[in-house]
Amino acid sequence: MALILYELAAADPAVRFSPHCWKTRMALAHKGLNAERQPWCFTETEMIAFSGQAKVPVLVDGDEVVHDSWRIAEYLERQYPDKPALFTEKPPMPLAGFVNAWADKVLVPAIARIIMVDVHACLRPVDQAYFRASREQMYGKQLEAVVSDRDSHIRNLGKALTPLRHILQSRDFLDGAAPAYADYCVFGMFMWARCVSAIPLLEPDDPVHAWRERLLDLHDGLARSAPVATAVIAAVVTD
Ligand SMILES: N[C@@H](CCC(=O)N[C@@H](CS)C(=O)NCC(=O)O)C(=O)O
Repeated sequence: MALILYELAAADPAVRFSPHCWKTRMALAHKGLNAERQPWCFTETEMIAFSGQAKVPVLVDGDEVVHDSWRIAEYLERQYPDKPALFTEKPPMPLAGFVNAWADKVLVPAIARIIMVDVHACLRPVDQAYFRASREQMYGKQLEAVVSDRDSHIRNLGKALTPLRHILQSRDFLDGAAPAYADYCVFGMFMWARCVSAIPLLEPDDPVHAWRERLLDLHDGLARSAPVATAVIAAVVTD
């Protein structure tokens, strides 16, 4: 039975920019599984109501409906044990779980403070209104004020990446010699930014930059070839 993955989409439905959906994209590719990729926009809550909640990614595998990127990774590992392993430790995968929590709780807010306005710019007007209202309520200020002082937010992200940078000085991937789900947990954050924003987050001589390049090339360049918002292309062309 075909797998279906509901993914967050921009106004251009080819642009799929969610950090959590990217974790799942990379996990599926790692397992060699193909999924039909269904675009979903912020205000299309009805479309995924069958999953009993209002966020993506949602994976449908026959009769199984799984939401939350971490639960999807656990499901894929359980359901497809003969495919390449996503985890090098046994359930409940405490270290990969720690990396996932670090990415979600430290990197998401750090990167959001840099790209929030770029995310808004790539959405359909109806989703822009929802995104602005919900995020401005969350931050208690305008989106433009959240991202002001960009240089200091980029410096803060650089500091937050210190443990990753340290680890990558002595190995190619976070999980060791080969990539695994822990790598995808962090890489999803960078794909979020890459798809919607032209703001450089990393210096070219940063070991994290070289690791990100390796991840971009994985699985036949799946991530490198992913469509990005037109504003990103325009910025790169005029750079
Ligand atoms: N812990 C969840 C987080 C999922 C999540 O926050 N998804 C975002 C897209 S990146 C979403 O669907 N947001 C809907 C909204 O903000 O209304 C996971 O890892 O899948």
